[in-house]
Amino acid sequence: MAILPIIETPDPRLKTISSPVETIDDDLRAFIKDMFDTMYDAPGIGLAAIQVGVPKRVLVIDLQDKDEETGKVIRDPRVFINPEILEESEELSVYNEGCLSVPEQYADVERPAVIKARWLDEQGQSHEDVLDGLLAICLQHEMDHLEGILFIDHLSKLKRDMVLKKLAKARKMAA
Ligand code: GNR
Ligand code: NI
Repeated sequence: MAILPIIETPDPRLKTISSPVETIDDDLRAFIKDMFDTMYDAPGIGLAAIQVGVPKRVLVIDLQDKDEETGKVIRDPRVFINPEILEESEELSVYNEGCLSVPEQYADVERPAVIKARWLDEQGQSHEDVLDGLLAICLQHEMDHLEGILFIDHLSKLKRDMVLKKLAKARKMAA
């Protein structure tokens, strides 16, 4: 079990364009396990490798839905290696997004509501599926990280500056 430090804005590494994974081996699988440990500890519902300083096209997602009856969290870990978006709906959805690299700040972001995506899993198996709801939102948020984009980059400069100002203030209070 290894919890890796999460990089926060304005660290320039978050602007890196991550490189495709060429070999899916035990080293990569060990790193993916560390990514899950880090994501669950944070806690978050997704994590891209660049958020722990590794510029590879790898991301993990677990929406951790709650069971209606027992209230227990259902774990549903998903791994996406070299993900691609093949199609996106014209219909958009708005979600109040957050990011572990922009801690405790939230803002509404509009994205395609439904996407068709292709990716590899940790065994190198190829998958193609139509995704919607929070999974589609989270996958697009994580895929943005692979291009060096944060959710605040989708906001107007005015809103982005407001979020960054609030973050600076929160950090100052915590110092
Ligand atoms: O934990 C997270 N929650 C979240 C909420 C709405 C939209 C996207 C996310 S992803 C985020 C974790 C993170 O920063 N992943 O990159
Ligand atoms: Ni994020």
